[in-house]
Amino acid sequence: MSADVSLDLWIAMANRFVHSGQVVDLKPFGNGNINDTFLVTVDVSVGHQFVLQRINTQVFPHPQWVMENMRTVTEHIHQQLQSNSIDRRWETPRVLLAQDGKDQVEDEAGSFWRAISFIDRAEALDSIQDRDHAREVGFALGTFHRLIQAIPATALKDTLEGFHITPHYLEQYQTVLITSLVSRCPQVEYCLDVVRDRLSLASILEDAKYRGDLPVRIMHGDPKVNNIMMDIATQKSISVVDLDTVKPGLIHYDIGDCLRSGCNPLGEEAENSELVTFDLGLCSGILQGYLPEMHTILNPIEYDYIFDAVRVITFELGLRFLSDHLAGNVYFKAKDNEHNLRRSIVQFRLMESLEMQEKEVRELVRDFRIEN
Ligand code: GN1
Ligand code: MG
Repeated sequence: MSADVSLDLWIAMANRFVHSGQVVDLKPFGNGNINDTFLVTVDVSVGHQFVLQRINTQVFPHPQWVMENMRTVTEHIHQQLQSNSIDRRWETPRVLLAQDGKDQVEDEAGSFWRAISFIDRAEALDSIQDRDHAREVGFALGTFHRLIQAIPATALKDTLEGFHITPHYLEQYQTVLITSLVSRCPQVEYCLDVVRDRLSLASILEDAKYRGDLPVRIMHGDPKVNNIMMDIATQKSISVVDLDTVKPGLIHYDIGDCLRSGCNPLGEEAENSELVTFDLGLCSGILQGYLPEMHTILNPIEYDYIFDAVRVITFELGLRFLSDHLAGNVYFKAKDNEHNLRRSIVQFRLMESLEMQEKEVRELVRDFRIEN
């Protein structure tokens, strides 16, 4: 819970989404870096639970648009699922209505609250456990992309301008660097060098978009490992959650982000950045799960950019953490003043490890590519 909101307010807000019975339990849920999230239990029926969130309106200036995009995507997926496009357990989070029939409750302080259905008998893990898990994570993202591919990019709003446009983050970094008062310790110097050596990396995907090599589709925006729900009993993936960032964009940022997050067994919060590596076995598993789902949709050039996509998004996230450190931790929730610096170093180490394995990653893409 964030310090500015009391538990009583959380309970009051939870009750606004309850249509019969009352809230009997409320506990922090997940590890989100932006929004505040609680799991709510209601006494109306055994085990009835839902997810309550307070949207960070500093980050999402148009939360209503976020809800609209979410509805468009989830309703489309529900329709697709009715026409039998998947033969295993597959679920999609649903937006739950407040008592007054609206998608959200806005309180007197201007906070924006919304409720999402809870996917039960499932878990989300912060890092990939083994190759089977990797394949399931890849399958989940491929299934999500396949199910939404018919939605025209123009049907969704741009809820977060500049989100996953890497050159935009480079510009922000260059601006904050000029004014930052943060001391230039060796760790910061390491990060500054990493960025200085890779300035041209930032525009690879955007240049390909402008040339028409990479099409604008609908992207998830945040398909990291802990946004893929796994069925506890079968250990199969059953859902891709956290739909706040679905919007028009390049799905390469998604493919890259899934591999970035999935192939780092020590996770984003790794204590010892020296030990962070990009794991080829997990990369192989994710591609093996993802590519068969998308082979009728991806064009030949899109395969060529998969390696670049992982490199760019890893660079981008490292840059975003670094900029936030330099700006005084204004965007991502941080435990202490150095937290975003440590996160940035983890991403940059991961990127360096990936760069050393470029040939192998490109070979894996070739191995799992299915010709149409
Ligand atoms: C943020 O809040 P969360 O954990 O769902 C961020 C993502 C980053 C991610 C890194 C809107 O997501 O872009 O990849 O942290 N979301 C936003 O863990 O900036
Ligand atoms: Mg997210």
